Amino acid sequence: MSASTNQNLRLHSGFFHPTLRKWQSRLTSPSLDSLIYPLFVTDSDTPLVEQIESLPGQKRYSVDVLVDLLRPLVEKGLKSVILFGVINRLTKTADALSADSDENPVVKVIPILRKSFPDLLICCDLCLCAYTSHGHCGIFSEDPNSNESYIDNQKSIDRITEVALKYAQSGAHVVAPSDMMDGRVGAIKQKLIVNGLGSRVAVMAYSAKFASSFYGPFRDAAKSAPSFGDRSTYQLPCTSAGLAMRALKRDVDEGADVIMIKPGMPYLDIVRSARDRFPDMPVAVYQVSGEYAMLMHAVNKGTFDLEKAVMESLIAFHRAGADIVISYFVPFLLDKL
Ligand code: PB1
Repeated sequence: MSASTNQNLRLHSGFFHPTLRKWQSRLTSPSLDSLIYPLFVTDSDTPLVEQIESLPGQKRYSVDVLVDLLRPLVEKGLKSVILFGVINRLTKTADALSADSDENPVVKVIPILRKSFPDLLICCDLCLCAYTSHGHCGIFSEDPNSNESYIDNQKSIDRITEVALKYAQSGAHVVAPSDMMDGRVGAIKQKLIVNGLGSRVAVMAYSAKFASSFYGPFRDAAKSAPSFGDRSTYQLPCTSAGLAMRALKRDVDEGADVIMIKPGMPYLDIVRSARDRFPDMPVAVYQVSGEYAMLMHAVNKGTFDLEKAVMESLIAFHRAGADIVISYFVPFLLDKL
């Protein structure tokens, strides 16, 4: 592979933006620079702000209301968002055709946010599950020997790289593959490089992502639950630290700019191991929907104080070695940090 396309030699993609430069310095305590706010953007063609029952306080937003929602948060110091598309009008197909259509809400909102908030770091979750008719994160093929369908890894990463390019060409600073297909990080880096974006778009890899029971509220929010089976053949078994470390190393070797562990609290040991094994890499952790809902329901029952509990969870992530925290608590934290 020539130097011009060797994704491991591409470092600019990890620090071309001011917030990315902050991520490259060890962020050892909660700070505005370390936080990414997850947002659900819908394909509604009328203004929509829709409560998400399973995530108290979180909402789905239509493209045309997001700027007004974000302006006060950006004024309070919001540095980064990660976008999740949710479709109702657009069609879900076996090969996730709506994932990178011009009508996709993420594709539509990226340039609007770039124009409205020039300094905001725009990350896009990269997966097919919100756009596939079956709700899985990849594309299926039929096994001729057993007539069973299986996740076709190569077809899946070919499709994921197409979607990555579309988001990058739409203006995303960071693409974050959460699909867990083998080799997708290297494939995405290559796709970006050969299309002239290899130094201008970062890849934040969901590297150690477990087949967790803590994603339930998100799947309700994004309408992305698998219609059959589960994700245990491509998300890591919660029993295996060894697989997690191998997945993290693989993504580092394939040129990831940021590595992520997900969920957060139940996997702090993996965060610590990642920090110790990859001292030169920015490490992210995702405080997932189930962790958020658990804390919110407990607080609403009077179990403990919201600010103390949230700050203690953030401190735990940084103590374990995370630099970056994706959290639904970000709006609340902007008033506290
Ligand atoms: O907050 C959360 O629970 C995040 C869920 C996560 C988003 N990247 C996924 C979990 C899942 O449904 O398996 C979506 C997978 N692409």
